[in-house]
Amino acid sequence: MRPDLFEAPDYYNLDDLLSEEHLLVRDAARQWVKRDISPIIEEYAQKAEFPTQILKGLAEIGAFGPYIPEEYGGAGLDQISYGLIMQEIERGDSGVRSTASVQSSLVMYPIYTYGTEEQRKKYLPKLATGELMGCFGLTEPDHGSNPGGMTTNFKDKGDHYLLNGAKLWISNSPFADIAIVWAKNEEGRIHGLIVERGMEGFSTPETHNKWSLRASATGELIFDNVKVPKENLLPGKNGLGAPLGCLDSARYGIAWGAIGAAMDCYDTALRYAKERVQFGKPIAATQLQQKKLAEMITEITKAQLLAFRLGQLKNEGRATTAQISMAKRNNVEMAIKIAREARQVLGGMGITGEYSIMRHMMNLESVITYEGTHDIHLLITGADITGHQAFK
Ligand code: TGC
Ligand code: FAD
Repeated sequence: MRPDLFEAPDYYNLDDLLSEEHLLVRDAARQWVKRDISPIIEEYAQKAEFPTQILKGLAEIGAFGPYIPEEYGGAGLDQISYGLIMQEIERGDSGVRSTASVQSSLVMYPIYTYGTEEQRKKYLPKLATGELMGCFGLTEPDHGSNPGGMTTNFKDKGDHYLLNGAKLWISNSPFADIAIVWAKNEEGRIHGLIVERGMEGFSTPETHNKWSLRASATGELIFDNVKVPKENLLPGKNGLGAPLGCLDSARYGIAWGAIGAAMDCYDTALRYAKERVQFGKPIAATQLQQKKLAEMITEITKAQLLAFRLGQLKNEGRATTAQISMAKRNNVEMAIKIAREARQVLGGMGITGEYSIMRHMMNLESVITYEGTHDIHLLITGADITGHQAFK
C-alpha cells in the first residue's frame, strides 16, 4: 500500500466547534492510525487476519471505553471525543473500529450500566487496557433483525445457570476472553450473562471467506450445556431493551466512524484526480470528476454536522434511539456511496490494494448491515414519525 498522505477535510471549519480536549484526543488517534494502522492494514485484510498487535495502541488512544469513568479504567471522555476516536479509527479500517466499538459499547457499556460493582471492578479495568477482550452475542442463525425471537436460553440449576444455544456473526468472538451473551430465562425474559472462555461447553468457531471486514475476526458462539456462575448475570436491566440500549451507543459510534471511511476515500480520490493526467490535463479539471468530488465533500460535511449535533444531544442525555438510527443510516449510506464513486475516480488503480478505497467499500457492506440493517433503521425512523411499527 502507498504511504498514507491523508489530510482531513473540514470544509465548514468544524474544528472551531471542538474543544481543546476534543482536538487532542482526535489528533492522537489520527497520528496513531497513520503510524500503526495504515502501513499494515492492507496486508492483514489480504490475509484475512486481525492484527492483534494493535490492541495495546487502541487502548493507549482511549479507544476501549472512551466514556467509561476513569475509576474503572476508562478514559472519562465525552461523547464527541468518543465519536472522533471512532472516526479516526475507521479512517484506517472499519474492522479495527469494529473491535473498538464492540469492546467499548457492547462489552464495557453493559457491564458498566447493568453490572454489579463487583463485575465492574473485575472486568472493566482489564477491558480498558486490552488485557481482556470481549464480544457481544445477540444475533442468532435464525434471528438477526428480530433479536426478540432468540432461542438461546438458560435454566436456573440452583447454584448456577445452564446455558444452551448459538450466536452467529459475532465480531471478535474467535479471540475474545469474555462474551456478553443475551439469552432467555425459563419465563422467556431476555438477560445478559458474562460467559468466559474456558467454560466447559463454550466454543467460538471462526467464520471464514468474508469479502468484507477481512481484518476483523468474526465467528460463532456455541453453548452446549455451559454452566454459568450466578454472579455472572447482569442484574441491572432485562428485556430486549437491555441489548438495544447497548446498540444505541455502538450505532452512535458508527455514525461517526463512517465519516472517517468517507473522508479517506474522498481525500484519496481528490489527490489522485489532481495528479492523474488524461487528454493532456488533470482529470480533476474535468466537469464529471468535479461533480463527483464536489458531491462527496458536500455529503461529508452534512454527515459531520449530523454527527456533531447528535454528539451534543448525547452529551446532554437527550439523543433518542430514532435520532441515532437516522445518523447511522445516513452516514453509512453516505460513506458507501462515496467509496463507490471514489473508486471510479481512480479508474483501474481503484481496484487494487495500493489504495484503501476498495477495502473501505467492501468493509462498508458489513457496516450497512450490522448494528441494524439500512432497512431496519428506516423502519425505526418510520415508526418514530408515524407512530406505526411496520416491522411485524
Ligand atoms: P420493540 O417492541 O420495539 O422493543 C422491545 C423493548 O425494547 C425497548 N427498546 C429500547 N430500549 C432501550 N434502547 C433502545 N434503543 C430500545 N429500542 C426499543 C422497547 O421500549 C421495548 O421495551 P418493553 O419494556 O416495552 O419491552 O422491539 P421489536 O422486537 O419490535 O424490535 C425492534 C427493532 C426491530 C428495532 C429491534 O429489534 C432492532 O433494532 N433490530 C435490529 C437488530 C440489531 O441491530 N442487531 C445488532 C446486533 S449487534 C451487532 O450487529 C454488532 S456489530 C459490531 C461491530 O462489529 O461493530
Ligand atoms: P436478516 O434479519 O435476515 O435480514 C435480511 C434482509 O431482510 C435485510 O435486508 C433486512 O433489512 C431485511 N428485513 C428484515 N426484517 C425486515 C422487515 N421487518 N421489513 C423489511 N425488511 C426486513 N451481531 C451480534 O450480535 N454481534 C456482533 O458482534 C455482530 N458482528 C457482526 C459482524 C459482521 C461482519 C456482520 C456481517 C454481522 C454482525 N452481526 C453481529 C450481525 C448483524 O447485526 C446482523 O447481520 C444484522 O442485524 C442483520 O441480521 P441478518 O444478517 O440475520 O439479516
